[in-house]
Amino acid sequence: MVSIVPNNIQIEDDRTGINVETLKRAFLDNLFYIQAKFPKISTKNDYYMALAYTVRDRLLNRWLQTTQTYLEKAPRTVAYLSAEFLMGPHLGNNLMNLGLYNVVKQAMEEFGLGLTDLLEQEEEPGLGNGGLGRLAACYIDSLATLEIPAIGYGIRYEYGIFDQEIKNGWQVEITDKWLRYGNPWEVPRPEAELEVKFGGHTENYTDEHGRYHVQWIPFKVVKGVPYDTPILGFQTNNANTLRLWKAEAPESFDFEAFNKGDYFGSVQEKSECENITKVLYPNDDSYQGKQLRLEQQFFFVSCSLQDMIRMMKAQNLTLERFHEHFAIQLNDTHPTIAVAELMRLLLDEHQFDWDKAWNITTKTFAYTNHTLLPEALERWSINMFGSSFPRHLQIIYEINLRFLDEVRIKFPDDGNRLRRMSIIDESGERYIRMAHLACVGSFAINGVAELHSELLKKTTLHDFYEMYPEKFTNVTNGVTPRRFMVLSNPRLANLITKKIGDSWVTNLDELRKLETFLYDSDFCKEFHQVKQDVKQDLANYIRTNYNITIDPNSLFDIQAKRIHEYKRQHLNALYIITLYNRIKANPNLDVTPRTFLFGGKAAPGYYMAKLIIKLINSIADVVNHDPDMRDRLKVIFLKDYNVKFAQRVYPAADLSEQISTAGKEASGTGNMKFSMNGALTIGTLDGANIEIREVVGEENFFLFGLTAEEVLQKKAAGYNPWDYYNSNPELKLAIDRISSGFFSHGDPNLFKPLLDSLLYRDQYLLLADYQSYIECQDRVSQAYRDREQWIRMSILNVARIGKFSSDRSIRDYVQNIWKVSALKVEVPEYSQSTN
Ligand code: GLS
Repeated sequence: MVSIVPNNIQIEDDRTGINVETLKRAFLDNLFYIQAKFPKISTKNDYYMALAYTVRDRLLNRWLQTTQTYLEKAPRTVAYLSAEFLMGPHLGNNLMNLGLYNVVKQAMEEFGLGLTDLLEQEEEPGLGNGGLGRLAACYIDSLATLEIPAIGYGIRYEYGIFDQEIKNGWQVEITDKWLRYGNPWEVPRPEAELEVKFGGHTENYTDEHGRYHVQWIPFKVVKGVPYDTPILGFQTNNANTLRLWKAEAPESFDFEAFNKGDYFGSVQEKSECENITKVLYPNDDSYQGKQLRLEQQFFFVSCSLQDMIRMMKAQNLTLERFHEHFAIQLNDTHPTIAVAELMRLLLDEHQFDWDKAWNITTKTFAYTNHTLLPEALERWSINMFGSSFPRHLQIIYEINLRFLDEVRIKFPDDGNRLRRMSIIDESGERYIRMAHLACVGSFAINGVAELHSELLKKTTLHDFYEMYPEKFTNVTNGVTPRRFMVLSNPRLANLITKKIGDSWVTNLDELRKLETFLYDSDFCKEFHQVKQDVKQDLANYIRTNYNITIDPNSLFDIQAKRIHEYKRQHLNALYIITLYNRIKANPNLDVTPRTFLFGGKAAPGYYMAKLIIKLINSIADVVNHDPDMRDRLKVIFLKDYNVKFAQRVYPAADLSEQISTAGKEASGTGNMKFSMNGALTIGTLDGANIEIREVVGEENFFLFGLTAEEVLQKKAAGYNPWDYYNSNPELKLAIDRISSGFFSHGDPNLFKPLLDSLLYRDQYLLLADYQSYIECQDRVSQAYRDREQWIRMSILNVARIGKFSSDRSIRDYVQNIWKVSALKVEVPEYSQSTN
């Protein structure tokens, strides 16, 4: 193969060399020539940037070689369309994947710089809300590691998920200015910009062959500029591309308006265009029908599809084979307008007839559903949708017409079914149901855990399952062990590697070998020591940042995830109050010391979630200052939970709280990350908890609560939370403590909305699950006292978690949905790393 590096570039030069001396030279060079600084006046950030560029240089070779290989071989490619990619910091991950961690650490040390310090400096790209966005990031990692040709397409939000501060116990949102100091990992590609149309109207015309066409005359046109980030696999040469689109005005000014003196008008138009990619909507598992959000979705989808078409043209491939060249995954319904946009591009811009275009479209898309919560199912009012996308509305009507005909054939005389399945909801104000469009327009539909996929077939998408049973499948989520074990928990990773070699990093099932050491007391001791050391690290962090001392010998009980009523952080809070009440009633009670740690953001408009944060902080205030607790009970709400911080938190947990109401959490992925790091789970039979329990063994998992089916039955039978309140003295006492104003400086009203919602509705059945939960928690406390047994349970969690590697999930997608093959990329000898 022809090398893309010209022959006259030296093999071991400052941009590729990987020994300490070359790295140091390159670092100083970047400090000087890119940051324009010399050491005396350099900030920590300058050093971070210099190092980031040094590392990026060593990536480029693989990245460009990958691009060239893909260009030459034109392999079938996965396009992963996602409105969110919650990547987390890049530097550490790239060092690990390149195998440069240790040598760079040494190089920095020789300059008197700590690598950990520099890593801390990176502002993470928070371009996602939580599980869904982080899943996309794990999948992009696994795709590269498995050497699958793939592109991630998304939005380059100027402001990602807000930073969270806590003031007086309340969440305060701060704008996330992640691009403030520049982003060394992205490469803007202004030369590859594309145009995206919005608004306006359509016109019909007939061409010279008498064929009828539609033309979309837009009201405005926005430019999409791609920003590319290389995503290197672990110890592979494949570096795939994450291509994020930024919206810009087509011209910097409307010069006509400018010359007429309307200076502000012309600037305003520019900023209106740029608004499209300004900010990430901060809602997880719920949606707001905002026009700008719809425009964001269309914007990145249109750019991405046009980009794919352009690539095929550049490779002289015919669009008739679009579906053979690309498998496009729709990450939830957010990019689903792609079904209509691909149809439009094929019909209107490339003159395909309907049947041909529809055949291509429905062989291209696959749809992943990520939630059953009704408030998260996207639907767009016809008026709003039509005003921005008049042509797409026509196309969707046509798709629907033809689809309903199919339904009529398969299920004659079933008017209710037609109404239920229609892509257009006509029960009141008319809406487009995006999940229906996704089901009709895709060849595969999957849920993200076994239970979730089953419930989809039984409930939310039941009609579609009856219509197209062959489309339905399950792909249980997974997470990358590179970031969430090797990078975030090097102590554990090193211990494992010492025992079983390092192949587990890319073949997580190998962890099973650890079971051999279950009764090896030296190993158990070392394993325990790792956990203690990591807990000590977190304790130090908390002491420095919160001025609170916590005891690493106490049980670290952690619930870290978005704040949502269905995730039931307030059930956890009720247990804390119960423990508090017990100790108050009997100060000498022999309790297992616990540190309760919470982390997570609430959507800014989600009042109840914010009140839950306030409640936790208010409980913490009382508990942490009560001398009767004598350090047996501590509660801390850790602010601004993000990927960077999550990497500190997962390794330090003894207990992982996965306590959602059964049937509500589609999968969960934090549950996997905790378990991988040796935490035991206390959880319901919900989402992936069920499968985690299956593999780690029921005796190594603390189960409580109603099943999904029991939840439905209970609701159907007329659930009354008061029955539980009145008949359970500990529960009553816990709730009364809150309502008395005990945690709110005597104010009985502060938490009233939360308590009213529990006592009068309790949609998520906290009261019904309370007794089962506290009994289970008491078993946890008991179990933690038997240290040796606990360590063994913890080891078994690590040893048996292999299934939840995102490598397995991606293999499932590859084999069952995408049908793509790996393509190895070769790079010249000199840039192969050694460690
Ligand atoms: C989510 C689900 O709520 C999670 O259970 C799931 O693990 C995640 C990834 O599949 O997707 N859906 C969503 O809208 N946000 C999520 O985190």
